Amino acid sequence: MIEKIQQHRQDFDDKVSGCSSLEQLKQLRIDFLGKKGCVSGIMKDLRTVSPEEKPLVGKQINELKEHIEQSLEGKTSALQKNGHGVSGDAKGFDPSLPGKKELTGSIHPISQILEEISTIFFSLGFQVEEGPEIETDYYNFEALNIPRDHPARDMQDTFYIEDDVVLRTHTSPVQIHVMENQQPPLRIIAPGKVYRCDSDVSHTPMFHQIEGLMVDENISFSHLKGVLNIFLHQIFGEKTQVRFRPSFFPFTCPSAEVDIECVMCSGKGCRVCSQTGWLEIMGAGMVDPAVFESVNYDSEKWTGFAFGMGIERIAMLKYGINDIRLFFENDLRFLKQF
Ligand code: 2U9
Repeated sequence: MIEKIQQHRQDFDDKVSGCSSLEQLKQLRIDFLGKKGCVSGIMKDLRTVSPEEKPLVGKQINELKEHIEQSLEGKTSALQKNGHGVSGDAKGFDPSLPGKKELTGSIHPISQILEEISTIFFSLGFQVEEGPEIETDYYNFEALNIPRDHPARDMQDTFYIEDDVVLRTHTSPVQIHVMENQQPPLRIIAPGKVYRCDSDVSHTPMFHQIEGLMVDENISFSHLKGVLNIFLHQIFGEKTQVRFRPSFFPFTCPSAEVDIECVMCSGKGCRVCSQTGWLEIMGAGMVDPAVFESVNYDSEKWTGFAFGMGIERIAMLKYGINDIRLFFENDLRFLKQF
């Protein structure tokens, strides 16, 4: 429908700039604003639009109508000044008409959330690091304490380029590269695309993650809790309850799942939180000494915490979106709402 409106607008703009007499303008007004004109036609089509889209589509129709009326007015006075003759120059160019409105784009919701998350971590002294989306088995799995026969590999089934080369299943290899090249102290976040063989309403084969890593002397689980509490309160609101549940990841020990009070029902229990009142939002833990050993960090001297989250999941909960695939369908009716 939006495309149809834009098409009519383009069509009108082309026609009005070609008008060289008041007679032609009169006809154009009838064709576009008359009882049987294009605008009345699309007004009728409005009945077929879903209730959610109706306000946006209605607004666009009104804007089209206003644009046509203003253009006709501008062109009429220009022609009258020229004594109904050829306006502007011989080709019908009229510099007095309003310019064609450029279609403006908007920032994709995933990029918006990523920016919001990054800004919070910048304020806590973290820096962004990036790395390749194609990784060797070593950087994606082995260095993160996930050996070949480890059951955790099943949960991160991915796309193989060659025997030992994969599309990364998480952004954790970025932190391995950084630690290979830099000594602590470290405070980094690693955002980017990751890939897993998964596809349903809450999983796509490609999605975005942001992970974080802090390494220094005497870093404890309290630092982890402090940083993640600040982060989650800033993203979901100061009053949001946060809880840490024991969990397991091969690359952290101890590990935790981090939950927030359900944003839909404020903890009362609903369909979104499976009646628990809580939503799983991210994972975290103290970096396993085996990971430090693989990058030759002295695990007696340095300790650190790490965390990871799916950006689509954060965006879905923040904006109340129920199907992850909407992010990647490039439907302007969805994207224009952010
Ligand atoms: C290094 C050491 C440890 C990153 C971490 C998680 C916990 C985690 C998931 C959240 C949702 C992935 O997108 S998701 O499926 N992540 O639960 N990630 S700790 O730990 C690291 C990373 C790098 C060197």
